[in-house]
Formats: sequence, C-alpha cells, structure tokens
Amino acid sequence: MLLAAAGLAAYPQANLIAPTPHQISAEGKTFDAPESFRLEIPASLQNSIAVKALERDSLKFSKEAPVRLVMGLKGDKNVKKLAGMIPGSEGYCLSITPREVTIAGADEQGLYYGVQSLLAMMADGLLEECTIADSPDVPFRGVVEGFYGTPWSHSERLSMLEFLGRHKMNSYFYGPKDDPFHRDRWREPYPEKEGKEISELAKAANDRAVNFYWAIHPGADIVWDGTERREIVDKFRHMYDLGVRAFAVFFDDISGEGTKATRQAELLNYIDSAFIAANPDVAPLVMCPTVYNEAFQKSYESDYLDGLRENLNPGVQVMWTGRNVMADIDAPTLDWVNPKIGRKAFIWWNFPVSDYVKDKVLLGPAYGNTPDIADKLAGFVSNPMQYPEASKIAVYGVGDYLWNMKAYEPVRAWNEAIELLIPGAAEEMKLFASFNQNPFPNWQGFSRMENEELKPVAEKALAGDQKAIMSIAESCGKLKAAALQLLADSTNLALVDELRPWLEQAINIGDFGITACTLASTSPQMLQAAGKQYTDQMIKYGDAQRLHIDSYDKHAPLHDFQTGVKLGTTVLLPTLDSLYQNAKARLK
Ligand code: LOG
Repeated sequence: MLLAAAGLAAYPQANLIAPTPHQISAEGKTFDAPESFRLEIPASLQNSIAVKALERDSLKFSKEAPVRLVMGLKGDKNVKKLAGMIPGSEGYCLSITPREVTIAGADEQGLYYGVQSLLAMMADGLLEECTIADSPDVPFRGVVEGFYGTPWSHSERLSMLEFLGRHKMNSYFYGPKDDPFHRDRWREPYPEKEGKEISELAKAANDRAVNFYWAIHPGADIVWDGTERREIVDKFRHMYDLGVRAFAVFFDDISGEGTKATRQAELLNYIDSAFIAANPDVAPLVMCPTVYNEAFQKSYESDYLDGLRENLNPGVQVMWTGRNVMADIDAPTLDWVNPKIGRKAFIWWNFPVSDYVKDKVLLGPAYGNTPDIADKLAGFVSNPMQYPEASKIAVYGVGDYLWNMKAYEPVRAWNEAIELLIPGAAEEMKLFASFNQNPFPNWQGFSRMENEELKPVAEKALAGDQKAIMSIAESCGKLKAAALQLLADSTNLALVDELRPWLEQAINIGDFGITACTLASTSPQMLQAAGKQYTDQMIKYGDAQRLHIDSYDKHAPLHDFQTGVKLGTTVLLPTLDSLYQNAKARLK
C-alpha cells in the first residue's frame, strides 16, 4: 500500500516524522525499538554527519545486536535492495522491519535526513514497519537572521542550527542588521572571541547538513573606487579561514551610491570569479538586491532590476521578499520577478520577523504561501524575530512547507511545533499564542488572522447576549491561567523568558476582562441589591486595571529594542473596551 502523505493518520510512528514525508508505505505494525543496532556502513561513511547524528542522540551500537542498521549511499552494495527507490538530491529511502533498518541516501545529506526520520519515529521507544521514500521540494530551506534588533546569542544560534538540521532545513544566513561586523564595520575582521564563535557555528552547521551563509552588508558607505572589491574578498577570506563555506552580499535598506545595480553586479561578478569560483568547496553566491520587492520597483520606477539582470553572473542567486516587504508568496509573485531578474528568485520571507512591530510577538502559524511554487524557487528562507525560541513556532512550519508543499497544513504544523517546544505547557502556549498573531496595524498593512473563533462571540456579547459575555469572561480567565501556568513552566525556560513581558500583560488583560464582563453582566436587580457603592468601586477597579495595561505597555521591563507590550489587539482588547465602556455608561 503506497499512500500519499496526506492520509498519515494510519501511521502511528511514521506520523512523528516532520516535515511530512512524501511517500510512506506501511500497515501500522509497530514494535519495540531495539536497545542497540549492529551498524553496517561503508568505511567511507563511518565519520559521516549521519553517523554523528546517531551518536549525538545516543543511539547504541553493538556487534552482537540482533537488529542490523544498514546505511549507505546510492550505488553502495549494502543498500542495493532500495536502489530503485531513492529519490533525487537530498533524498533518502528508509526501510524498517523488526530485523533490519536500512537507510539509503541519494547523497550524504539525504542519508542524514533518513537518520532524522528514524530518530523521530523512535522518539517514544517504538518503531513501525515501513518503507519511506522522501526528498525536499525546495533546494535551499531555512532561516535568514536578517532582522533589526538584538542579534541572537551564540548559544541561541547553536540551538537554532540543531533545530534546522533536525527538521530538514539546510540553510542559515548570518545577517543580523545590528552585528557591527556584518554591516557598520563590514571591512573589519572579527575579534578573536567572535571569530571563534563563527568557527563553532560553521562547524555545528556543517555537522547538521546546514549551509552556514555568512552575509556582508557593505552598501551604506561603499565607494566604487576598486578598493571595495578587495576589502570584501579580504573579509570573505578571513571568514573562509574561520570555516565559512557559503557567502552572501546584502544591499537592502540603503540609499545613495551603494544602490547602483551595475556597480553591484560588477562587484558581485568579481567576487564570484576571484573568490567563489577559486574555492570549489564554496556554495554559489547569494545577493539581496536594493529593490527587493515589487512595490519598491513600482514606486521608484527604476531600471535597477534591468541593470542587475543584464550584468549579474547567472550563477549568483537573487533574494526577493515578494509584492511587498512583508508579503506571502504565490505563483504570480514569482512569474513577475523571475523574468525580471533572469533567474529563479530566492525568497526572503519576512515572517515571523517583528522588528516593524516591536511591541508584539508573532506566534501564529506560517501560512499564506501557496503550494504550487516549488519549481519556481531557487530557495526560501524565513526572517524570524529577535526571539529565537518563539520564532521556532513559525520556522518549524516553514520547514514543513518547503519540504512537502502539497501536504503542508499550517495549523497542524503549528500544533506540532508548540508541543515539541514546550511539552510541559503546550495547551497553555497554544491558547496564549492565539492572542499573539496579528501585526496589524503597521506601515505595510500586513496582517494575520487572530482569534477568528472569538469574533462571532464578541459580536453577540456586544449586543448584550449574556451567554456570550460569560464566554468572553471565560476566555479572559483561560488566558490569565495559561499565562500563569506558562510563567511557572520549566520545560522551556528560554521561551518563557522571551515571552515574559507578553505573559505578564496577558495577566493584566485577563484581570481587566473579568471586571469588564462582570460589570457588563450585572442585572438591574443585582445592582439594586448591591447598591451604588458597589458599582462605583467596581468601576474604579476596572479603570485602574485598564490604566495598568496601558502603563505596562509603556513602562514594563522590556527587552532591548522592544517598544511596548501588546497582544489581543485584533478581537479581545477592543471587545473588552467596548463592553466596559457600555457597562460604565449604563451603571453611572
Ligand atoms: C529588511 C529586514 C527587516 C525586514 C522587516 C529585507 C530584505 N530587509 O524593510 O532586515 O527585518 O524588512 O522589517 C527589511 O527585508 N526592510
């Protein structure tokens, strides 16, 4: 039985594999995973990243173990029985029986991904008899650390690289706007400590089949006098010596001299031939243009993209954010840009980045990109928030989407990501996250759905429906309880720390909401019984709680670059404000 991945419900263990595999053949027969395996692998692969991954997850090997683990690459004799089934680049075939597990990779990355699938299946101590054939839809998948704000720390980056590798994403771009050695002081080499950290990152990435791209951002003060090309190649050589094997040049968000397409193309072509081509172990060069979205092109009406297309070496990849800076990607987006740049675009997706709404976190599902664009893309990376743990919710979805677009379900991926990230309080996180999704309003008018299910209830509540008012009160109680529970949870302390200001604000909003709903549901009889003093006091209380939300928004202990603390702005808070104002008017 060979089923498309969409019907996964039948596979108890294979279901645990994320991103969703393309082809699974199984009948739901599970068995206990063995304590150890008898590893059979060609000598040339003994130190491969696939074996290192097994060791990192403490898989045990023993010569006496009854179950064989046979690993090899396409063409190797020991995996011959799967030879006809191994998909293309980065693909793998995994076959599991109680006596033997065989993983055949199209290449070393594919073998590594086969191992990741095996590890994911075994997470709860069981395995399932199956044959899986799987490979990614998009060749370059991952993250561009390309936001304004506090750059991720060294340990946060290591954790992200591990996350990317485990979820079969192969690209990480180092380009934090506020790292001086990326942008302001791009000419200077890294000091020793930072240099050592870059080396560690490059190595960790390499061990996890992730291309570690180091990006330079020279456009703000570049002078086209011939010195710039030497300065950049010198810096790249320095990065190469630190272990970097993939490079990018970003020209976004600059003005003046640096923006000239023909100059940029000349420079990039020089780097391409003098440095990239001269080092065969280096990945193709990637650039981010100054006109990096359709709206910029249309508003400047410039010949920038023509200059780029006509001059830039065809091997250089060009990034693109879509119709706008923040935009979802569909086929017409790529049909517009690909001919303009004379190649397939490499998408820089500005989600879940929140540097343009610094008082919010974006914890919603990654949705909006259509499932029909795989063959129009060179690559696709997500620009996340300055909060790496919180960003993993969306990044997980991006990885799932890019691996297997047709099977991608944004909400399913969102649930899985949260369960994985904070197992101790996943349901609470889902609830809290549902109030932290919409960046609207912002200069781009970019919006996401938030609390859709609450909208009809809110409408009824505002019309005076008592049951609906109680239901809003219940939501407030749940939000507050979830926030308290999350603050007390210890299964992902880093995530809780990132979200702390918003969790505290959720408590404030929950409190105010309960007061607002109490007043809104106070009947004339109750009023008479309680007396005016009671309502006066309740209104004072409500006013103070509302004031506290605003003052917390302005004066709370914030992260660096954070400008405030907002959540529930789409449905919840406006509803509470109206309920409260109406009740006050009625009771005064
Ligand atoms: C920047 C990026 C920033 C993002 C969202 C690109 C190519 N560049 O408007 O660094 O994180 O928008 O604010 C950008 O998107 N400029």
